[in-house]
Amino acid sequence: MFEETPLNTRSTLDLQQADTRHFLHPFTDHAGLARKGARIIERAENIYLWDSEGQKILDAMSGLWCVNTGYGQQALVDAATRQMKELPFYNAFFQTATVPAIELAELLAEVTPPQFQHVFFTCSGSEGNDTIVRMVRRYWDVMGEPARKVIISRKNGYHGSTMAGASLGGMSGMHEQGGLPIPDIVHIEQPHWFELGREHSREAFGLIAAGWLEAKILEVGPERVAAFIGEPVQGAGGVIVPPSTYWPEIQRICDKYGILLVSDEVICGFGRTGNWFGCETFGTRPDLMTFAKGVTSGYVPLGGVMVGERVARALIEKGGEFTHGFTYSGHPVSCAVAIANIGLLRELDLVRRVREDVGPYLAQRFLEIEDHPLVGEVQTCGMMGAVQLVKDKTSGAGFASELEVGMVCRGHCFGNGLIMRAVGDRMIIAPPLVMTREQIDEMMQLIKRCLDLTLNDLRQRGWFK
Ligand code: PXG
Repeated sequence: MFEETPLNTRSTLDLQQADTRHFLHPFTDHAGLARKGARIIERAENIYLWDSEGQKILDAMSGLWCVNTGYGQQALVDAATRQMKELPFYNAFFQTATVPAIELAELLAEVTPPQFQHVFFTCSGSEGNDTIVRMVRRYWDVMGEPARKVIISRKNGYHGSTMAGASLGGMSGMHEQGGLPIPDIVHIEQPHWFELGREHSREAFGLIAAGWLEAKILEVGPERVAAFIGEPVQGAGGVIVPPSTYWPEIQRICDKYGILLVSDEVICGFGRTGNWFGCETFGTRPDLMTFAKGVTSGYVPLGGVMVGERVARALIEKGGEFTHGFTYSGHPVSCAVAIANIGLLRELDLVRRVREDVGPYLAQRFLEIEDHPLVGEVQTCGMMGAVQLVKDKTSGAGFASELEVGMVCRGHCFGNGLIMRAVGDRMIIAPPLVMTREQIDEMMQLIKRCLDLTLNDLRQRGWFK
């Protein structure tokens, strides 16, 4: 797969200096980055990356939760090349369409739950969630209930970085910048048992956490509530797998008040949880679904909204023009790559493999590290996992947040050729779905080594007894 001559001929230092001079990175403290210099990733194959210094790295985050079919898939490269030669771009605005956009829409209707027969294409998850906000409010206007504008979301949820995406998200650090949230978006607490509910059984806590939705609906007034949105498993918030009782109860409450249920499947979609979509793993029937990332395995940008029959019928039959869309809605190259990627998910039987083979194996191997002195809780769901680092295993008490213990652990991962993310003191992974059992073993060996190195490090600093 690699070219004989590498594309890059510049030194790491030269690139780092140019990076500092010109490139504003997402979610980055640039003064800090300038002191250290960026790590430059040069090439990748399967589940491995190589940086500009030639170090091999096991990518346990699938890029950024997206490279589901792994790096170096020739079928995706070929699909993009063929489409670029044939028709690199045409729009879908003025009563035109392209073949890949039509065929991907048809294919998505096939692989998503049966209520989804229509799709609206965007280029990212954030644009997908902006589309959700406009579409949900348009739906209620068309239905003659324009007062229903309020969308209920969750603290520590992540729904993107545009004005509406960041408003739906429950990250207070994001709300502080840019005057967010926008009006009529409100938040309830997250179903995070380890942090909020350890005095209850997981199942009892799931019902309590879902009950916060009903309380919020009653506080706002049911006649003003348009929708509830959540990620089946919170990804960026720290791979928080909700108790099994949570989502069915959320569904019951949405049904009771006639509120639209939106499943943000940007991370959970396309096999991550062991079903095509997270809502299938957790037993909900969403009215709308946001997707992005895994639809193309991140090879090219694509996102969108699956629109259930309830909303689609209203918009199509009664709505007239929906004044919304992007230049690249249904970009033919992105759509061609998505078709090839979905083909690959099927051909390699990856969704079943996650559900029946590598997912359960990952869960079993994760349980082994629960005994580690630093570990308070492990959770997995399909090919996602979290390790909660704690100061006191018995009580579950955590470290002071200013110690940034998660970042200490992440530093050891970085140094040992493993990409694992730290969300506070919760270490998380979401490896490519093509990962084999042998590669899970290799990853677990690295994770264990990094936990041990972190433990020694913390003991030396006097932060752990
Ligand atoms: N919804 C969910 C559930 C996401 O995880 C988005 C929407 C936004 O998608 P775009 O394509 O606009 O980025 C996301 C994105 C992290 C991290 O730190 C997670 C995401 C993006 C960037 C960083 O884990 N998820």
